[in-house]
Amino acid sequence: MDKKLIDEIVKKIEEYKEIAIYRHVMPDPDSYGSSNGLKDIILNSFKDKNVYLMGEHSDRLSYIGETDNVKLKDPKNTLAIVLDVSNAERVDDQSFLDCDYIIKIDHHKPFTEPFENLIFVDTNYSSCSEMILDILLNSTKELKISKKGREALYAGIIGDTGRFLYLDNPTSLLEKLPKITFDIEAKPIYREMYKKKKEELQVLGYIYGNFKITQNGVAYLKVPYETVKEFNLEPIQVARMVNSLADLENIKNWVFFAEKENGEIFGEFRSNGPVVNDIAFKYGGGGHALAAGATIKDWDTVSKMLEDFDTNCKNN
Ligand SMILES: [Mn+2]
Repeated sequence: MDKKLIDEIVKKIEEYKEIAIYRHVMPDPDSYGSSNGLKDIILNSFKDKNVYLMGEHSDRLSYIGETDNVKLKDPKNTLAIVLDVSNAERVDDQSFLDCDYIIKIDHHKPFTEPFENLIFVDTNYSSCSEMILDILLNSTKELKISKKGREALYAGIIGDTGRFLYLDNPTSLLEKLPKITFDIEAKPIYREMYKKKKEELQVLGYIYGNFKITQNGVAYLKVPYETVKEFNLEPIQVARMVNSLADLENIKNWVFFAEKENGEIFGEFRSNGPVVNDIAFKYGGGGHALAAGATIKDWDTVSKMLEDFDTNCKNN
C-alpha cells in the first residue's frame, strides 16, 4: 500500500465538490462494489459533496447498489474517478474525458496510453474493491463508511476472488476483512451473486457435452449464435460460464467463444499458468494475466487465436 499516493487521492477528493465515479461496461460485482463503496465513503466522510455513479445500471447487480447515470452539469469542475478498468474505451460513459481531473484506481495491466492525471494501479490486488478498502484503512481519521458501503466492498472482493478461490495466499486480505465484515451477513450476498437461471444450468449440459481440448492443454468451446438463442441467454452470459471447465484435469487454459447476433464473438480466457492477457490484447481485448476477454471479429480469427493459446501452452 502506497501511503503517499493514497493521501494524494484523498486530498483530491477533498478538493472537489462534484465527483463522478466511472467503471467498465458490462459491469461485474467488483466494479459495482468498488464504485458503490467509494461513493458511500465520500458521502459519509465529507459534507456538501455531489457524487454520481456513471454508466448504465445492471438489474442483476441491484443487490450491491445502483447507478445514477446522469449527464454531468459542469464537467470542467468535476473530479472523475475511474475504477476497475484500464482502457479508456471500456469505460461506461465517456464523459470522464471532459472532466477537470481524472484519477484511475485499477488492478488490470494497462495496455494503452495513460489518460489519467493520477494513477493508483497495482496488478497485485485481487480486486479493485480491496484497493478502495486500503484507501479507507489508510485514512481512518478522515474516511467513514456505512454498513451498506462495507457490504458493497465485501461483495466486490468476493466476486473477483471467487470466494477466495483465485488467491495464491489469502493472508493479507483475510487480515483486513474483519474491519468491514464484523456485522454484515454474507449469506444473502452469496445467494444473490451465485444464483443461476434455469437456462444457465441447462446450458451446462451443452458445455460439458461439446467442449474440446487441443494438443497442448487448451480446453475450448465455440457457441454459435443459434445455440445461444436456443438457451434463451445472452452471448456474454454464455461466455462468462467459462469457469465451468476450470477443474478439468491436465489443462492449462480454458476459453469460451460465444457468437453475438451481429456475427462478432465474445471470448473469455482463463489460465492456471501461461499468461492469457497478452494474447487477448493482440486481438483487441484485455484483462488480467490469468483471466482476460476480448470481442473478436469472426470465427476465422477465433481459430488463429486458439492456435496462439495452444502454442503459448506448449511453450510455458
Ligand atoms: Mn476487478
